[in-house]
Parts: sequence; structure tokens; C-alpha cells
Amino acid sequence: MRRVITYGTFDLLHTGHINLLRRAKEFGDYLIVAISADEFNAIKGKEAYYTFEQRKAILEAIRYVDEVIPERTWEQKVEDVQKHEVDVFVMGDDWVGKFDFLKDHCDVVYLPRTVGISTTKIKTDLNLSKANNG
Ligand code: C2G
Repeated sequence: MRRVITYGTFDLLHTGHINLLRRAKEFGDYLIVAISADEFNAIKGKEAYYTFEQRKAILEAIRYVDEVIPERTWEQKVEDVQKHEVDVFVMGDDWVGKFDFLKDHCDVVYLPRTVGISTTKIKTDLNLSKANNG
């Protein structure tokens, strides 16, 4: 049983997230997703539209996802990899190199991001359409 882990906010779920989760699952048999807790999002300078509980419920409904855990700090990854017996750590390549320290504990894979979609773009587009429609 090869175990895979990935981390993120996963707010306003979109095809970029789904593409990442689908490809991450292809590296093993069991995919753990560490979702940023609301307090950790504040540290990342992000404010998610959906709460942690809502984002957790949404991710748990995805066929590729086997388990959802909270991401509360930048420093928890080594402990998570050890505690959950992770074989592969997967992230989008906007993070390339940032988590290479995990190579002492598991495989580290950075996957190409899906071009043209992001939570920020969704928010911007929605605000623009609201402005145009009054
Ligand atoms: N992603 C992607 N393509 C997009 C948008 C996002 O492949 N168009 C990927 C990101 O690269 C990331 C994952 O989807 O691997 C989740 O993205 P975010 O929710 O934006 O997560 P982020 O804020 O990058 O948090 O400790 C790591 C951080 O928690 C990562």
C-alpha cells in the first residue's frame, strides 16, 4: 500500500485542484490531503471562502481522496510523513524545491499546475461580473 500526501487550502474547489488530486493518487493507493486550517490560512496570508470543516467535507467527497487531515503549521510535514507512513509527497510545481527537505523521508514530486484557473481568478471574475451587472 503506497501512501501519498499533499497539502493545500483547496478553497472554491476547481479543476486545477481536481487535476492535482487525480495525478497525486496515481502515485499510490491511498491519498491523504492535509487541508490548511483557517488559522494557518491566516499565516499564509489567505482567507478562504469556505471554512476548514466545509473544505474538509468537500475534499472527503472526492473519489481520489482517502483521508483529510488538518494543516496547522509549516513545520508539521516531516512528522506527518512519519506518522502516516507516507511514501510520496506531491505538490504543484509553484512549490518546486520548497519541500526538498522531505526527500530524506519520502519521494518528493512536483506536478505542473493547471494553467488558467485559480481560486484568486474565480474571485476576481465573480467580482468583475458583479460590477458589470450592478
Ligand atoms: N494547483 C494546481 N493548479 C492550479 C491551482 C492549484 O495544480 N491551477 C495545485 C497547487 O499547486 C497545490 C494544490 O493545487 O499543490 C492546492 O492549491 P492551493 O489550495 O492554492 O494550496 P496552497 O495555498 O498552494 O497551499 O504547505 C503547502 C501549502 O498549504 C500549499
